[in-house]
Amino acid sequence: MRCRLDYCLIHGLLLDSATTSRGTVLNSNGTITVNLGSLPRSATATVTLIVRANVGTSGTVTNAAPVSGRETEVTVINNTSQATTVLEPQPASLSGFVYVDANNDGNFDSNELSIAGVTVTLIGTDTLGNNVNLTRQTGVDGAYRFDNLRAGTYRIVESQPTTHRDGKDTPSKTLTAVTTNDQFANITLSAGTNGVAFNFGELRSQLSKKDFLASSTAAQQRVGTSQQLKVVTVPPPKSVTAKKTK
Ligand SMILES: [Ca+2]
Ligand SMILES: [Ca+2]
Ligand SMILES: [Ca+2]
Repeated sequence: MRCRLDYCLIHGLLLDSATTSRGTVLNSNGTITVNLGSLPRSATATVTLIVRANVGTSGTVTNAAPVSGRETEVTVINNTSQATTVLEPQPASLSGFVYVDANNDGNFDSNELSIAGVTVTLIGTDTLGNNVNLTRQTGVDGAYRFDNLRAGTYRIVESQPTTHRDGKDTPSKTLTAVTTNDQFANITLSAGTNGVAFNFGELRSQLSKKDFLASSTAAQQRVGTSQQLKVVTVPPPKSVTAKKTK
């Protein structure tokens, strides 16, 4: 029995390679014809097509593989095999940091500290019309990240940490956004895009005199804090002298 197998690539799919364990492969503008040659009864052949989807290609693809032979056909219904593949677009992401902006310049400088446990929310609508509402907490490095997003329009909202005063918010340099306090809005995210460094800067809370005195010793021992807290050593009043106890 001589067999032939035909396969058509759908729009958005590019053929990387086509191989067969028997016979030959011909690719003519996306129509792949595999001539399996003479195939003995019960023999098998494996045809492997590796295709690449364009970024953003999505949908359901039905691959049909009809086989034809030269012999008189007895059972036509089993001459075609088909399989369905669901194509997901390449996922996108949005991420950034919450940090102590010690010099209040809107940049997360290398000597500045991160803030963990801050709630950041992603709100939006993807290109399929699905509403998106996700919440993340910043990690010990101050980072938050929303992964596996579909293309769509999003905004990122920070819940102001009560431990700090509000600081400057700096959007990503690679994606445009409308920035208002603690919010980056109107972010148009394409498939496969990673929007990074949507950063929320915060300022240290001002200490009361009591808190300052209580924390000054500890503050001197913490790296990075001594530059923000001026520690003053007050000499004892000269009029006070130690009394001898009898
Ligand atoms: Ca800074
Ligand atoms: Ca803030
Ligand atoms: Ca802010």
